Amino acid sequence: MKRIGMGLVGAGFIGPHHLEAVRRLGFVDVVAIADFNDELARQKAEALGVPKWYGNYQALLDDPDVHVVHNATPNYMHHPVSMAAIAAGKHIVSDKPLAMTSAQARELLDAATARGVVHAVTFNYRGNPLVQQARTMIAKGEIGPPRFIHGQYLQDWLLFDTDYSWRLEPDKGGESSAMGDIGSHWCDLAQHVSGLRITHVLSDLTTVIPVRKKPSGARLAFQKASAEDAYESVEIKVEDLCSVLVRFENGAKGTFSVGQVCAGHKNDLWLEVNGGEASLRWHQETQNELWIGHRAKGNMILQKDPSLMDPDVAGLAKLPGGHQEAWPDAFRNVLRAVYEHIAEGRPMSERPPYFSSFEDGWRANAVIDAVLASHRNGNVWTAVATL
Ligand code: 4PW
Repeated sequence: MKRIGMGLVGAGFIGPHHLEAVRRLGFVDVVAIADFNDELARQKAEALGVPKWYGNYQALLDDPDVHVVHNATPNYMHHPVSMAAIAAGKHIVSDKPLAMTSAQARELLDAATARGVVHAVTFNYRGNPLVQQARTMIAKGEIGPPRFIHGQYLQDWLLFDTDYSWRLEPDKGGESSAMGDIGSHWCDLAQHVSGLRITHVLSDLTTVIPVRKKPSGARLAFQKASAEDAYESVEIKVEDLCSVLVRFENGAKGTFSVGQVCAGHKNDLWLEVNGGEASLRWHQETQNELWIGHRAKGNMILQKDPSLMDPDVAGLAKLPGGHQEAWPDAFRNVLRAVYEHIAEGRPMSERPPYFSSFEDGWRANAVIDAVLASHRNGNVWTAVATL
């Protein structure tokens, strides 16, 4: 396999996981890291064993050894960094959400398509073997037509007023916190697994903690407050809890909740699809099990085991039954699809289903925009834009 050079822009909470995933592929060289300044970039590069570092992203884009740029910056940098990478002719992997708004996401999709670069968004949960098992079972009609699609994505890392993140600042995170961050995953997963587009939403957004103590220094996602932190009190204008009613294109109904203030919920993502003949439920925190519900025979739990899975997707399970696969493995599976695509020079139209592109990123941004508009306009049913 031809060797490919990877450059990472932004080495905060998620960037190092991008880096670790591509290192596991075996044909990717991690070439360089860019961060906000030389010193920060040097420290991160040394800690992560990366040979080159740059104090600004343009310098990384100018490096001819970098073929693929990973954009793991805060949300407000997604559009400028990805646009610049595309203009430089680099393939681009963006963290989610693709952009702050669907209008920005559309510009990115159009620019990447026009430049002919490979484009991907890390909707990493798609790479889980049992997520693909569920998608395949639904696509093959094994549970009948989906009628009700529901679930949640709850976390607790913003539970206290001393918890803080750039995600709570609209100029850095966008007009939403929970929806843009983890809601984007749920919307992508629900549409991907069911094979159905979300057409309408009705939402109710809440800011459970309207005033927070902002620390003087930066804080990574999931990082706890420290006794030494100095604070200033700031008013929070984005939601940390959100409930949504959903309509899907085949007439199926749905509902989901996202929240970052739900004690005890660490990374509690689940999706359930009730079809005309059976039901499926996948839960991220017990991700090696798929619940299959029946009316006329016993319910069952399918344990992740390649020998028991649909042969079309069994290859995503890299370990035999009883050997658990986890969050980084799904991340690696999605990035493997992206890099194999690049190495083989295949067009975007030939990507496997679990390869999430800028089009999928745009689609999630469009749902987020509709959720925000629904709430702003008095909790009314709102249509989701189409491409
Ligand atoms: O994208 C999400 C993040 O912002 C993740 O998948 C989990 O929650 C891990 O970090 C946050």
